[in-house]
Amino acid sequence: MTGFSISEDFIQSENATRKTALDEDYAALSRTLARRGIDCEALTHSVMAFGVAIPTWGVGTGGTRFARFPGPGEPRHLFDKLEDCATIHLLARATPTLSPHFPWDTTSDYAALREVAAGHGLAFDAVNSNTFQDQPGQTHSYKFGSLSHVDRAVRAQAIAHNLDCIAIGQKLGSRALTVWIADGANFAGQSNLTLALDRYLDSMREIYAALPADWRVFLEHKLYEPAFYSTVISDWGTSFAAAQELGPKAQCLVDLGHHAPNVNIEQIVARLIRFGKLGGFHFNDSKYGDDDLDAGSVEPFRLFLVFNELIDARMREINEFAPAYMLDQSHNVTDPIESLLQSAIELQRAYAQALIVDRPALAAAQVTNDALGAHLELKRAFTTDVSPILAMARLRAGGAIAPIEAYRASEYRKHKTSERPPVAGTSAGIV
Ligand code: RM4
Ligand code: MN
Ligand code: MN
Repeated sequence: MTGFSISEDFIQSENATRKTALDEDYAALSRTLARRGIDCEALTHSVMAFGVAIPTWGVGTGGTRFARFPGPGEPRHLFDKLEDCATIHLLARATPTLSPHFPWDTTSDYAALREVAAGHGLAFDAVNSNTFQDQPGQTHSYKFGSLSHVDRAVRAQAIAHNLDCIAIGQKLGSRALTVWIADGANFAGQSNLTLALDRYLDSMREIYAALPADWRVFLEHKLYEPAFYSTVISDWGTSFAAAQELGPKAQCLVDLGHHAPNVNIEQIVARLIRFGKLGGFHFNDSKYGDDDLDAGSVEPFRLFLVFNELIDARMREINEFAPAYMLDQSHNVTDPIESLLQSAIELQRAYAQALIVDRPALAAAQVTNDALGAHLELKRAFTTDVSPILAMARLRAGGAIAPIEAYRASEYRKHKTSERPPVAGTSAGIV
């Protein structure tokens, strides 16, 4: 790192003050779980192996279409972002990969970028294309769409951008492209609903054809925004049908915030798994419709139920089942580093809770139509406080027992505030 960084020694000294209490809590939880036939050590190892990707833009402060209130010491460029992502991983050991967005993360030397990231212990996960904004110097505007635009020249430009993303991704060691388009309509009649989808499929076929042999493409659906009457890839059904038409390398990506309120997302997950089309997740939480709340902050039970489906699938040994995980949330009022630390921990929590569901007992309750008994099996797992396991997993991996407390004590943000004087037009965060 160029300036201040949190040292291993500092993390150890922070941990020293909390280790005795953690050992006690861990031992007590081990005994509780042992009575239920669960091996705490195995669980800790599973948690240690769980990782979620951070989108590089996530470390900048976000905003709404009304305003953005920049935070102090925001990353000014890609390498600052990398530094913040590395700090998150250093403390929580749960975010070993980055999911870059282009052209936001454009740089002149991708081999160098990969090296710098590797120096921080970070690798690259799925690359994300962006045809939802116009970039300076761009020939055609995406105001009225990209991959589904009525004008062939605009579609060609959007296709070429996705091909560029694949080429960059290959240099970074990625093996998947995520495509989310903002295409849609604000008025009934504005767009031919059928032809717009046809044009999208034609464009996607060209992108699909350019995928390297070991790559996948993830199709991300979104109910609304920025189009408010209809979106071209509005829901999982459309996404599924498109993925089916494209072929085996095309899979669906579920962004938790992209559904109508109260939609049963865990059932969507189960359906996509059943048909071999679940590609991955963008994790966040939502109260009304969008994805601007932190993962697990409002609906932790729903997050648990999603992981419950994932573990259920794994238990059934579904072949080649390897969903990609990314945090996709905008941090408007918090320090993004703290939000991302907490969100990664919430995912690990939901994962660990799903792992301790007594599956045989659940299945027995289900086949005897014991509705409440089945529900209680899930609740037993969900109400178990697995925090000591998560903390022990972090400690064993070299991270902090209490990452946010350690982060605050390190005064990292204060150091970055003096090291990173604000620059005009910073690309950090989204609005
Ligand atoms: C969209 C979608 C994409 C994300 C952009 C920034 O709503 O979730 O995945 O890259 O926002
Ligand atoms: Mn998303
Ligand atoms: Mn989104």
